[in-house]
Amino acid sequence: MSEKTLIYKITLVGEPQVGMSNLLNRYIYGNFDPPPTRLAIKMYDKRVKIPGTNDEARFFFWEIVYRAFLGINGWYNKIHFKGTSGVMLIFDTTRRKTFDDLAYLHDEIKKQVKKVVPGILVGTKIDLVDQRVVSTKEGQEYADKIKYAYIETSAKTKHNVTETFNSMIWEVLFPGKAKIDELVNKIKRIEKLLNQNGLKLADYQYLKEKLNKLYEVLENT
Ligand SMILES: Nc1nc2c(ncn2[C@@H]2O[C@H](COP(=O)(O)OP(=O)(O)O)[C@@H](O)[C@H]2O)c(=O)[nH]1
Ligand SMILES: [Mg+2]
Repeated sequence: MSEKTLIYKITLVGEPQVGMSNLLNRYIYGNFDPPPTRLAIKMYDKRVKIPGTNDEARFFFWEIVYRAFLGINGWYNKIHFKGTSGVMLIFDTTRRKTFDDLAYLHDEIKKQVKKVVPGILVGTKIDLVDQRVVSTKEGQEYADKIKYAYIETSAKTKHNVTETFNSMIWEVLFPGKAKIDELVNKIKRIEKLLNQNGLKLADYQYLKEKLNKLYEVLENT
């Protein structure tokens, strides 16, 4: 039995047909091509055990139909984003319009979500290699611009589906930890390399300073 259940809401946003329902269905039920839904807003529920504790977190993923998104006086938008702990902004790598419209969607997110919450930009359908029109570089650059993480997926082949939701959940439960882990791993890699070459961290700093000086000289000649 878990001792405590924490509840979080995650909001998915994207144009129609970008593949939101399929991402969610693949992640939660393990299937592909679910029957289309006529609901304006749909919710998916996932329970996650929090590592190192007896607590459980319950994540509600909210998907909205775009027509509703445009809704009267933005009423749906308010409900869609109210109390959200994270945003997943989705585009289809095979349709440029879904990428070009991200700016409009991101503006709406900024209007509706006042506190800073983690965000992931998700490019979908990368199994359709021949139909791809938005490059990884473009996706990554836009994600950097709006300070979101970036990931590419295929609900069809399962590529990066669990990873996408896990990184969202991880960022919500332990903000910034992923970046700290990344840094720690980088330091470990550097230390290992230094060790293999009989060097110490002080040597590394010394070499780095020397190199920076060299670069400066090179750039000014
Ligand atoms: N090839 C391919 N097709 C996909 C993928 N994900 C979704 N689709 C197709 O794209 C269409 C829209 O998907 P859906 O999940 O309903 O989009 P939503 O409107 O964003 O919920 C459907 O015809 C899906 O079969 C994918 O990863 N690969
Ligand atoms: Mg859908």
